[in-house]
Amino acid sequence: MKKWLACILVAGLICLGLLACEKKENSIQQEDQGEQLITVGFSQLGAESDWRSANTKSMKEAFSKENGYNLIFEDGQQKQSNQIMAIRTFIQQEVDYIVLAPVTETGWDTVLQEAKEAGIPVILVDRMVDTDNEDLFTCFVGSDFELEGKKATAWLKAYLEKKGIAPEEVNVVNIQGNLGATAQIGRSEGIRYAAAEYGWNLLDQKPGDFTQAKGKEVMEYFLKRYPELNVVYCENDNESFGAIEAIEEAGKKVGTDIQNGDIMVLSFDGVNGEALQYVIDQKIACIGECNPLHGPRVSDIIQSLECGIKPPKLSFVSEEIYVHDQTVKSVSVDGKEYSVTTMTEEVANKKAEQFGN
Ligand code: GZL
Repeated sequence: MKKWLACILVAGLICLGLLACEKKENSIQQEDQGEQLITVGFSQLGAESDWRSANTKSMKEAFSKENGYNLIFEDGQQKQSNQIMAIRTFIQQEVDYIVLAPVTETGWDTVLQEAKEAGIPVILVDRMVDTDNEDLFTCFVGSDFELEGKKATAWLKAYLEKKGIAPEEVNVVNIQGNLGATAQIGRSEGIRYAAAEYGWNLLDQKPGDFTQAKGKEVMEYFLKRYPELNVVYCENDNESFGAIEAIEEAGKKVGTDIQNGDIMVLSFDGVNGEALQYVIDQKIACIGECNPLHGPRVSDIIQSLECGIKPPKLSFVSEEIYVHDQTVKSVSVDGKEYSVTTMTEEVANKKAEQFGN
């Protein structure tokens, strides 16, 4: 193509983009006269954990009227059928965007096809869908859960090596999240990978549904069935709280000194002060951070789409590893170095403030 023609084309595209953004700016100004908001239907999967509460809070704060949105929020109460019903309602209401945190990865093609035929973009937040047709959703923003698992277990491997503990002495049980949830699939893969790679004994894996009550119940079973266990890998902090209750009620001790009978607890999330305090007290040896503040991230995606800018198909947030012990300063996973954050009162207060709890 002739250069001058290409320049005109590019100039035209830039003007179109600016016009689209101008339209956006105007619509927010218009909104001041209550004229035009972007309507977003958000199907949240439930309220099972502190992480979920922090995530819902972040989404509701981002999709406020002041920010130019009309949010329709539906709580799926851990049932896919409720979420599918919510999506169909959003379609009938002709929302501008659908945001979905899917409770499980499978079974979404039909309803996502309906949204596609209605011309409504679907943004996945936090959890992924298992589909052969990636055109059924616009993009995903959330965590890389397998990486979270590999980072936490890489820290444990480095720590145990420094303490002179042989891999064959490590007896791990895994309290999983809701089976079929992206966070569970990735984190469970993380411990399976670590046990195979490092030579640990992975004694058992059972779902704890990301809740404290179920986490306690599963831990009570594991303590009876596997007296030799010395590491418990929980797939979120609420499960860890339940596991620690069960361990202490059984007269055992959580800590980091497994040579003297401690049981080491690994966990994920780190969104409330109680969990971070457990790290400071070394009742939880390591937390793989899972950042819940997706509200601004999803809003930025919608603003890009409003300006005709295509977001990346997959966006993963970068996350830390929280420990109190300073034996291990960084870990290497798949050839990449990750620093370890030493959890102190000061760091914990700052983090808890960030999550409003
Ligand atoms: C992770 C999220 C998980 C949290 C749990 O992004 O999907 O679900 O780790 C929550 O606390 O229940």
